[in-house]
Amino acid sequence: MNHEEILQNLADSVISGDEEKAKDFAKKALEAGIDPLTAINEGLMRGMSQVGDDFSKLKIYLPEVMMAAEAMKAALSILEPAALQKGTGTLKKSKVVIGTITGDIHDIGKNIVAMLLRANGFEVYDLGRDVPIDDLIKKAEEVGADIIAASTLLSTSMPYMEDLISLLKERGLRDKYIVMVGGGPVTREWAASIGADGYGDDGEEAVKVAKELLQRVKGK
Ligand code: B12
Repeated sequence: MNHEEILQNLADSVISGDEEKAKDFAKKALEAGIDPLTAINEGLMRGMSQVGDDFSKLKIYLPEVMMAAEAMKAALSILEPAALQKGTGTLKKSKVVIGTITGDIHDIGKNIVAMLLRANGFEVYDLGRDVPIDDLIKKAEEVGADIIAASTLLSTSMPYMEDLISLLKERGLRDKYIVMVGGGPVTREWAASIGADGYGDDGEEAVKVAKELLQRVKGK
């Protein structure tokens, strides 16, 4: 089986919500020497993007989306250790507190961002999903974080990102942290408009922007 066929099977496993197939083809991808990030971006994400389209066109419903999410997570559990092994590990001293913000339980994208940050040597504190902004700030204070990163896929949760920045200002902590935001409905323009320091379209851009900001703002 060639690389493209393996990637297509990974996409199909997400579309059909088949956890076993997803795990099986994640293993096959690694055995075939496919880069774990390629397997994620060109296999799993391709499938999830199709699921998103079908869901918005009402061709499928929530239970199918949930099954797709489980299949994606199953494959990620196999690809993540491989991605971490390939990581550069040069930024160990930089700490990131990350979470999906209040009201939102979508965490696949946030998990990918967290994974790629880890693979690039960041020390990541992942608070999970539906995380109150106060918890993000408390954790950042507790661990001495450099970056607070917030994710959301729901437009109804976007205002909490703005609240996060306001609360940091209120507490006199705004200059202490780099704030990054991202997720489906979040745009570069909107991120700038609320005064966030950084935005990323995807996990790879998130890492690139985090590194640039660390160097520019914190000299790390
Ligand atoms: C899978 C999914 C679910 C799963 C989530 C499982 C899970 N554990 O995450 C389940 C079934 C649970 C679900 C539930 C719901 N969902 Co849903 N879901 C999706 C779907 C199909 C895919 C999302 C996904 O995982 N994408 C793959 C990941 C890898 O991509 P990503 O999240 O965008 O992340 C990348 C980038 O955005 C970026 N990024 C992400 N976070 C961050 C953070 C930072 C700091 C940076 C820099 C970058 C960054 O990097 C990531 C990796 O490359 C989308 C459709 C879509 N087109 O997105 C709908 C979608 C997000 N869901 C939607 C809705 C409405 C819901 C529900 C409210 C439905 C309901 N009626 O109950 C509930 C949410 C309940 C709640 N309180 O949260 C809407 C949101 C509309 C909106 N804009 O507000 C969408 C867009 C579907 C639609 N077209 O209507 N959903």
